[in-house]
Amino acid sequence: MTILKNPQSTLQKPKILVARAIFPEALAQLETSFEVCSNQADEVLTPAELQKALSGVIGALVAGTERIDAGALAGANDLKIVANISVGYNNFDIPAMTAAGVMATNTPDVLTDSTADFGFALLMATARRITESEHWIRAGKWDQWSIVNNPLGMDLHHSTLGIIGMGRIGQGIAKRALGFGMKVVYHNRSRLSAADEKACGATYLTKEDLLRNADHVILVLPYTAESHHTIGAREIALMKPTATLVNIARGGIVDDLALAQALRAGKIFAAGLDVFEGEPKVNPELLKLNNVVLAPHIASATEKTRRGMVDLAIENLQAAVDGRKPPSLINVEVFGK
Ligand code: 8YV
Repeated sequence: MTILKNPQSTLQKPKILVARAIFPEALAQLETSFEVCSNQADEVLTPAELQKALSGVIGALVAGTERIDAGALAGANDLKIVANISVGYNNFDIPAMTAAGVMATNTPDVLTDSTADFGFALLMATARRITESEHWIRAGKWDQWSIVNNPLGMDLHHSTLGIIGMGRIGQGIAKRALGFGMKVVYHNRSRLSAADEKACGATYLTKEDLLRNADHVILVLPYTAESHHTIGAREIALMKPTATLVNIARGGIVDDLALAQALRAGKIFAAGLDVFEGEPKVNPELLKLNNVVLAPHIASATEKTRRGMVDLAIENLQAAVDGRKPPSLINVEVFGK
């Protein structure tokens, strides 16, 4: 890992850390106001490197790959803010950050539509076996084409979509599903208002009823101790054998080994996964299967959206350094006054 200091730095500028590579224009913008220790080589910092890099800086931009906890913060005496380039912030130990006097921010809204689009794309690829079909062609099997022997998929149109986690992104997916004539059911920690349910055309169900009724299940909930293994062997057993399961939320929400075993046994039809337990490692049992579509945590990965996320993270950092309230402050009850 090489952390580069801005060569034009002056001692007067406050020092910040940019823990992952960002767009060069964004880095140049930061360098006008800050002495920037950047990691444009983009090698993930070890916990010891992160702790060292945080000591002496006033702010940091990080991604989901950096765990900000008491260990990382030990010695970060000047730190005011850690701005996540991510809406999910399960990489933050919020009580530890608050106790250390550090503001935590994330990047909501700017990624909602791109992420909802991707959720739908992964759902379609999974149900209609698109990557498997491509492998079929690449394996020279097209001459085996037949009415009954193509990779036959499951319909989305007029089927029932079950959404677990009905925040901004879940609601975005529900609205897209309406255009496909799908019936939308959802489960969430708290029920939406009647007006929001109406806007999404979505009906609230218990998790178990949703799993029993849905033809396709998509997971869009935050990762917490309570949501760990929201879907395991017991939940998969409730699903239809023709059902698909898509996870664009976080690794750990699904028990990946139980899922691989269920897919192998044909307990459900197929799965689409953008996030994995222990990523960037993928459970080898999943890699052996054809009926799973794999993506490397790219739900927000469009040029425009990733730029929007970086810009919002910079806005959050700049506000905290200037003594203003960052627009997407998380530990608002302590720092939001
Ligand atoms: C990020 C995400 O790309 O925003 C989130 O919660 O999962 C993705 O958009 C990822 O977390 C990297 O920080």
